[in-house]
Amino acid sequence: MRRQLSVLLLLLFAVVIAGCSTSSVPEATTVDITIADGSVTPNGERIEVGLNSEVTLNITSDVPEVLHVHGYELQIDVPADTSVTRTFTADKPGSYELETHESVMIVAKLVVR
Ligand SMILES: [Cu+2]
Repeated sequence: MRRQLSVLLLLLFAVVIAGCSTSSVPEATTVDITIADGSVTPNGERIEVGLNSEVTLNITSDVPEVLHVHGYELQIDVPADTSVTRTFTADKPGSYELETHESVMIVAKLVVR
């Protein structure tokens, strides 16, 4: 009887842990990136995403830009005064910089785990 109770508690504990880990890692992440007047938003922030989750980048720029997602080797061309949306699967764990290649600014650090 006592053993059954402890097994039940252990199971309950496992469910709670699993619940926590799934809720802290979003299934999908959208990052709005704005390049305007020579600066970028976000500006070097750390963005954590779940491994194998979908990441959508919405990019707007007032000048022609290229956004580079390091590690994933995505080069996204953004014409001036245009919005570009790109979605990819974060299937490589690690930490990768998002960088503008014309103005050379670090937009964000993408942490995949
Ligand atoms: Cu780069």
